[in-house]
Amino acid sequence: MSADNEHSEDGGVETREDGGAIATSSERLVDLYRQMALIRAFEEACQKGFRQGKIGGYLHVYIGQEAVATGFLQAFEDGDKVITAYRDHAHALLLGSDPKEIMAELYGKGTGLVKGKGGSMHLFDVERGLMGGYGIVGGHIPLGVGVAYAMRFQETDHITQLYLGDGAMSQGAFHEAANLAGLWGMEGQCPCLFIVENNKYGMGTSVERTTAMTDLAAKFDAYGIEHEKVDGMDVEAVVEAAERVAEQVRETGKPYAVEALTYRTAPHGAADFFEKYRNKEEIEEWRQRDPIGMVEHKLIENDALDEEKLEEIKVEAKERVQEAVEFADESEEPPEEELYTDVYSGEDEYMGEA
Ligand SMILES: Cc1ncc(C[n+]2csc(CCOP(=O)(O)OP(=O)(O)O)c2C)c(N)n1
Ligand SMILES: [Mg+2]
Repeated sequence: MSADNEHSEDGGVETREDGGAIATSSERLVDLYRQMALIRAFEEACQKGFRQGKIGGYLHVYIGQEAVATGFLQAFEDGDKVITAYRDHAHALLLGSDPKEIMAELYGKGTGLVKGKGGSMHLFDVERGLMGGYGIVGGHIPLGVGVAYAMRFQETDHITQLYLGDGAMSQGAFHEAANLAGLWGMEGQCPCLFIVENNKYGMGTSVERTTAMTDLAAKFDAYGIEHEKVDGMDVEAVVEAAERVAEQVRETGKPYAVEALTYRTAPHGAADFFEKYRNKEEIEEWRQRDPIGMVEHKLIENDALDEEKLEEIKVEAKERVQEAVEFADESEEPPEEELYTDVYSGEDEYMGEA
């Protein structure tokens, strides 16, 4: 499911006559729907695997936020890089990592994407551009800026998509890294696309309780980085913004920031049962704007697909995920010797007794 940048034949992205957001060709909208349906099915299977005790450690799903990574990764080109925090399954799926290997990773199996040593929060697929999911809030931001810098240093025209949460923006690491990105950008040396996934909360703490300046995009002004906001529940709006700004970053080598306003309808992590920080009405309100539901509605309204065809797509996604679950279930745990591999980059240099 590697992101395809070509618009389909029946017109691609156009401005809607009513002056509203964007009208995407039906074919393309179906494709976006298919990608988001796979992510949703995958995440639901993860929640189940966690309840069954098959997935250990932490698990943070992307339910409700699918339109953000799906939209932005339409602007991904071969050689670009992606780095994100721990809510990283969607990014791996969209970049084309095998769902079987991702699920096996979550199950801690040797067939996993990183041999069962990373788990849900630390998916890597360097060949496909995924430079990792990271568990330390804000910790990946300086790394992402460094990756972006390296791309110009190596004289390529690739860019880095750096995803971060609203909570991560109050970390010192964000401010130090954004400062350098802005500075290096003045010389066209930092093609970093910051994608702030503002889902209103960092665990149980709302943005309003975290910072006096709740306009997160505007914080980039302090570092000389241009920015905008996008409706992160509307995949068409995200695709439009993504393609436009990714091209700008690629051309100029200057960083750019987009704050995607989104919402996770699932709890923060799979082990968080008590959601005392928000009420059911709020969750319900956002469910009405579910990114997948909105596309379904539009496809039906436009007579692009009927209920039956939509159901077929969902079933296909579930079947693919079921295959992944079976593969993960049947795979072996990594052998003990794996404890000593991939500790250092290059040759394994472990000096002790294996
Ligand atoms: C340095 C650090 N402090 C605290 C935590 C605990 N923690 C895990 S997730 C999280 C919230 C982060 O929120 P946000 O960046 O908005 O991401 P979201 O979970 O909403 O996607 C916190 C505080 C951590 N992992 N790392
Ligand atoms: Mg958040």
